[in-house]
Amino acid sequence: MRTHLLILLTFLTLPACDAARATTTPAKVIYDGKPLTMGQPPFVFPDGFLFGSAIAQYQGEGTWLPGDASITSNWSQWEDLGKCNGEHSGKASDFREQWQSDIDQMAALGLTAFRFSLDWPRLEPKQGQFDQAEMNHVLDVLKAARAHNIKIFLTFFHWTTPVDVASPVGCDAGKQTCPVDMLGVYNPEFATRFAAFVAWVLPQVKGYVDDYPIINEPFSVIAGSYLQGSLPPGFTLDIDGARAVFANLAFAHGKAAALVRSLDDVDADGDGVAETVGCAMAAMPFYPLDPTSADDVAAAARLNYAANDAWLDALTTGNLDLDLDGKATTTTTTPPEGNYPELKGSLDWIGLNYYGPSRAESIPGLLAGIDALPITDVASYNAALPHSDLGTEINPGAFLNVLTHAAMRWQLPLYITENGCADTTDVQRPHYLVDHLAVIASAIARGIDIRGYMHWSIVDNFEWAHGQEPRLGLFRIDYTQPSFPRTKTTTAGVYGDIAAQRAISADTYTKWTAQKYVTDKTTP
Ligand SMILES: [Ca+2]
Ligand SMILES: [Ca+2]
Repeated sequence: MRTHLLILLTFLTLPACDAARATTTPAKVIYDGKPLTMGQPPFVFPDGFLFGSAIAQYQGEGTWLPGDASITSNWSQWEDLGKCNGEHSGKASDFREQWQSDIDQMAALGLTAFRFSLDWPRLEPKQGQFDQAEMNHVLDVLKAARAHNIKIFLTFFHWTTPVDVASPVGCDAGKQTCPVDMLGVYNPEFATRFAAFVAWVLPQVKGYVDDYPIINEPFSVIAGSYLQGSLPPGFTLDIDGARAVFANLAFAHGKAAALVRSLDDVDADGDGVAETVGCAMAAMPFYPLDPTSADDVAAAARLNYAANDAWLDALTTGNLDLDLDGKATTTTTTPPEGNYPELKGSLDWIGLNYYGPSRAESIPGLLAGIDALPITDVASYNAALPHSDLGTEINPGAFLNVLTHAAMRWQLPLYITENGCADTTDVQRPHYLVDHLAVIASAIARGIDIRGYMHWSIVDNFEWAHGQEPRLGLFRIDYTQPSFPRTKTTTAGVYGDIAAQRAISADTYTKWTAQKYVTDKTTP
């Protein structure tokens, strides 16, 4: 674990490998007051690099069904319990009706990739009861993207479940029990149930999809649902539940990966590859709250291993480490640790969802085996640092470290399956976009194999427990109008220009990064 952090710290001070290209003032990002040298503009993207966007069905379509019916899911019930900022998703972005024009807008921006996450309960409301009409809608979406020659990345699990898989109704948060909770109690039946859904979908989509980031942000579910309590069923510090989710989702991935590899035999986009298996991992680097504290440094290392490394280690090496001690040898966990062949080698590439870094404070006894407090809101550690509307620190340097770490540790191709910045004013986001794309180009120039970038999101959408308020869309929605009209943002224009040029020119780079972020109150 400690090695990981040392790698990160080492790379903070590495010189750029492509200094020979220097013709203009070196681009700098600042991390903790220290400049981190990247490449310099123009930042050029290689042929074949994909520029895209992402959206999840639940966040874009809400619970709405044609005929003004609605879907019941663990998340619709969470809404009913008032846990989504008191809001109901309703039509969310109205993507269920406006998908065609939204996809046309992706094409008009010059985007060539689209990550789409299925809403499992929309397609399988109850076990074995599949909704073919809603699946036909999904197929329409996929066909529309393919008609624009947009490459599709399809996610099967993006947190929503049928209510006979998981439901927050009737849960006793004190006893941390629920009548229906197949996620928070280890049972191979969860993976079997998920695999049945995947097996039903695959033959229908294989002619349009080659690339499958199967599960979205497992650690967000583990932490949000069973440790921190913001996601359904809202348990806190439920270590057993957290371990169970880890195992259930890992084996669900393993089964689904095997299905993708056996059932998708169609090369949809003609590049010679019929299917690839990936993931969409929340890349959340932790840095010590007090960098001079050896305890905080060690706490950050433990959190980095728990949140970022243990899951991907399991899906690459097969070693399932549920007590997070760095080894897969504990036999008293449920299931027992060990090397599981069905997990080993179950990723062809790694998808990273990166928004910003967090801090770690050493707190002995908090979270068994981790003994640390994750601190994600910049207001809780240094409000002067640049940040999004959601309090996520803006830090492109940490992104460079994430990419470097992932490339070194797992040695698989990388995609950025999400990246974005909640910004109601759309003032910081162009800067954020340019900074993070420049980091990607710099990392590629260092030899890191990054194949595409999917911005979150194409339109504003329903941001889980935060409801409608966070604005992350390349197209802004006026929710006060019943037609959910879209307006192209400045960020979308900047992104489209970069995608068209396949480069960030020196002029573009300077224009958007010369000024500090408006939330940056640090002194130079
Ligand atoms: Ca292909
Ligand atoms: Ca272990």
